[in-house]
Amino acid sequence: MDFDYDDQNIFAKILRGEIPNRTVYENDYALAFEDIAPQAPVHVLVIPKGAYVSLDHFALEASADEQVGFMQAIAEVCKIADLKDGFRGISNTRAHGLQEVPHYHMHILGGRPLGPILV
Ligand code: IU
Repeated sequence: MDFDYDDQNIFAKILRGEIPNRTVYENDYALAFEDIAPQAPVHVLVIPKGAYVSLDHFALEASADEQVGFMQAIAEVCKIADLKDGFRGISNTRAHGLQEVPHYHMHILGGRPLGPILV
């Protein structure tokens, strides 16, 4: 599969500092920031700093350091947001997944009991 990254997407602009964000956590490989339209009391987006369009692109082509750094950022967000009672991680992917922004991101949702996922 051919993964075509558009460096004009909004998250690429956030990573370049061209658009402000509410940063929750950052390390060498990932940035975590508050979603602009939160769907739960905690709604954080975790994105890799590398140019990956989707979860499968990231899984196939990111280095081990990038993948570990990304997962560690998720764990840090869970600590910072005090998600000990649980949370949901969602990564919408391409058209069938209703992905809007073509830079891989993991939604971390929590802060209250969440409803069932509707398909
Ligand atoms: P999706 O998984 O690609 O459908 O989700 C994109 C998310 O990015 C969505 O929840 C938006 O509210 C969020 N978002 C944002 O936080 N800041 C922005 O400037 C834009 C979208 I555009």
